[in-house]
Amino acid sequence: MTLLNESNLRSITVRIPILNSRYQRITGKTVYEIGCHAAGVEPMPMSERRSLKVASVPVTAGGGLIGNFAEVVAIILQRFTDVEAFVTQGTDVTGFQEAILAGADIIFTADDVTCLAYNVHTGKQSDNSLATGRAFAALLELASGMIDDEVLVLGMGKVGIGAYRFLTEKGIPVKWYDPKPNISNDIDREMIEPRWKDACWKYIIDATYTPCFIDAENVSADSVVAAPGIPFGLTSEAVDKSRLIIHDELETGIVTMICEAMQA
Ligand code: 2YH
Repeated sequence: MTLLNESNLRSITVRIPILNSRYQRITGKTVYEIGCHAAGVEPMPMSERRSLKVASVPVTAGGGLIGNFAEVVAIILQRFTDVEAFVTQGTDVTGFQEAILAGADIIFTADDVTCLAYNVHTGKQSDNSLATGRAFAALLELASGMIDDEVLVLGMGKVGIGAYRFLTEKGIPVKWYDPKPNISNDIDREMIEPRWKDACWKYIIDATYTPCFIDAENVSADSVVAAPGIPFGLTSEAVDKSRLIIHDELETGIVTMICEAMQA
């Protein structure tokens, strides 16, 4: 599990103004529409979204506050989904209570292991890692048009599982690899590909925490790579050779979380 750092948060802040147009160019959809597609929900009208109150609660437990993480989550939500997002003054349980008393409909909060969205009315929750996996599988699918080959999912932690579930729900064939597979029952063990390094892949989702391990030999000029993993897993030669690399550090995952948390 990678803990975001202040440099990740700075690059998110720089990317926020350009992400909608970048994703619209490659997928035809806004970040909010991609989140809805990943979560499998219909977009909610903007007038309804604007009336939603969403709290972001800073957590000091464990490694403690990471820069302005809670503010960045609130900015992402406000910017891409138009909800009324705010950061609580209090932290931890005190902040959680503050959010409830302030009438929050949805509460976002994260410690070192879990980043959670919780719908106060329905009890529905969304886990950032699973949502991020779904989000990047949705980005890969939308950016590729027709997927006409197997998708290689590298890493079968929660992010990989989220991606695998999205793809298999759509009937898209998946191969996967994880050196320490400890996987849930719905993952097909027959589809493991221990020799993935010997091949060139048209579609890859890097859901690992390993830096620079996907080489130029593993991609072609047709390759589309969705890379939620931090640190970034491709070598610079692999980036240069690929048709398209899709990467953001938090944005699409957070937006998919609110879409999941709003599911009926
Ligand atoms: O970055 C993280 C964890 N790796 C969970 C992410 C799950 N994909 N947590 C952020 C911790 C934030 C901190 N507690 C704060 O500032 O509130």
